[in-house]
Amino acid sequence: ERKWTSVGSIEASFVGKRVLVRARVHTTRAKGSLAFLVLRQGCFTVQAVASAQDAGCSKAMIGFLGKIPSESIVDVEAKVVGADVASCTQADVELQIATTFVVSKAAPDLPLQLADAARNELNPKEGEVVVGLDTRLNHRVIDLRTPANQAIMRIKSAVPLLFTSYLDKRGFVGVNSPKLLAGASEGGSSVFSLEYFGRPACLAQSPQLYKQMLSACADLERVYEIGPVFRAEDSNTRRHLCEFTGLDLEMAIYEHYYEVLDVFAGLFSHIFSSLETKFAAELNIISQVYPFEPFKHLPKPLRISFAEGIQLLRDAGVTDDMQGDFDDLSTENEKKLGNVVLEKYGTDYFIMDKYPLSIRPFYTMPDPHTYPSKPPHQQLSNSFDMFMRGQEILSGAQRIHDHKLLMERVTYCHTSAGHGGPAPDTIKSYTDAFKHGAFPHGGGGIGLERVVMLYLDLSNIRKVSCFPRDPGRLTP
Ligand code: ATP
Ligand code: AMO
Repeated sequence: ERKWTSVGSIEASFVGKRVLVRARVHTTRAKGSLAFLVLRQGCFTVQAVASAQDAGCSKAMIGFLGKIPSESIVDVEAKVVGADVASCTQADVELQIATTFVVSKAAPDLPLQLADAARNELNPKEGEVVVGLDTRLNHRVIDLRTPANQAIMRIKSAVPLLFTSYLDKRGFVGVNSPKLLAGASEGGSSVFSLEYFGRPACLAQSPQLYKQMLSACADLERVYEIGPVFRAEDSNTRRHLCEFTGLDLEMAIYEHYYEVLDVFAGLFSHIFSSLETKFAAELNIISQVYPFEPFKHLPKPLRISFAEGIQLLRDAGVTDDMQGDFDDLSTENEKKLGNVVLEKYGTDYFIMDKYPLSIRPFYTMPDPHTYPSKPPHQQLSNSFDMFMRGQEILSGAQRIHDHKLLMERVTYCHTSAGHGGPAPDTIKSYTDAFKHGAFPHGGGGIGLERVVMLYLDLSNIRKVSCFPRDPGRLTP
């Protein structure tokens, strides 16, 4: 059995050793009796040199090495020597090639050059080729080979692991709810319809109704789920996908729904601090291509109420698109609020609590101080959103566990204009589940791609998805 060495592990202490690596040919050039290959594996590169002066290496061999098409995969056996190759990540070593075997030859007509794709397309220098996002996404397997993309995908993979490890330690049970559903979970028109053995069905807009049933009615109490979420939103924005990854949790609450906020606060602080400490190298690789301000967060997240958020905007002189105190904020004003909060409190991350009831889904617990005593447009709810760099990453709330109140709200939200709640008969199995006793409970849902996009301050959510789905894209 042969022993393989990863390119990223080869450093000064390897000098004198023989290694065997499998890597892509990043670049190659033959010059006289020498051939220089830059070998790339993941985020790492090392220079390899073959010399016709060496035993067993002919001039023909040098010519052959110089002509291996870029992106081919090769096995190289070599001796490690000390060197100074500033252009490679493994800068203080070089490989003296003994043998090279082409494992998989790349066609020479690459649709995009790695060196071009490895640059930030948003601020090209004069004469540089710009690889636009569409070209990258059309040839995503090649685009993903760039060091920045390798690092983005590693960071994205860490977040679900940090999510589950934090929750596992706190008694949460991982669940998998169905994605083929008989009706909408969130209501509205953003649902993908399909046929299920002759019956109408749809793809899950969220695990909402199932995570609630499992937590409150099936006695699991604390559950989490990581799964795909489908939204037929025909909106071509930088932050919406038609399929994204939801990190959801739902938990029984004993005294106050702030117990849910406390879990989220601890969870995010665990995620942020782990990314900073364990992924410093990846963050550095990404920031060299897509520079970003380090993400500022307080040990305990700032909490403001929706009313305070509106007041902060008014104090800052923002009046555009601001209607009443009980209307939803526009995306633009959310971003402005993010700036105001950053300036005033020094944090890119905060929680906004106590949203108006009329802009939250039917399952949201009304605020007992305003419901039902105030008129509908002045009622509040026990619900919250979390923001990173002024954009929403999470929605959550206490939910209704009383069957009578739930039916009242389902009916109201289905029939009142502008709410778009699902028809009561389409969610009967959900509402019936609350007939036989249900724990008070609450939870929230996080958009994975949003969190990673905003942590890294990337310009487009598609950069965080391996194969994004948007209204215009169904391949690759
Ligand atoms: P949710 O998670 O509740 O969907 P969200 O952050 O995705 O929250 P939505 O409520 O889905 O936001 O979308 C509403 C926001 O997205 C609005 O503020 C709207 O301005 C913005 N938006 C939606 N579609 C577009 C679009 N095509 N162009 C610009 N902005 C859009
Ligand atoms: P909501 O609809 O706000 O809430 O979704 C939760 C989080 O998912 C992310 N998100 C998206 N990410 C990418 N593309 C989209 N089209 C998209 N839409 C939403 C956002 C958002 O904050 N059931 C509730 C959650 C709950 O209350 O537990 C829900 O689905 O980061």
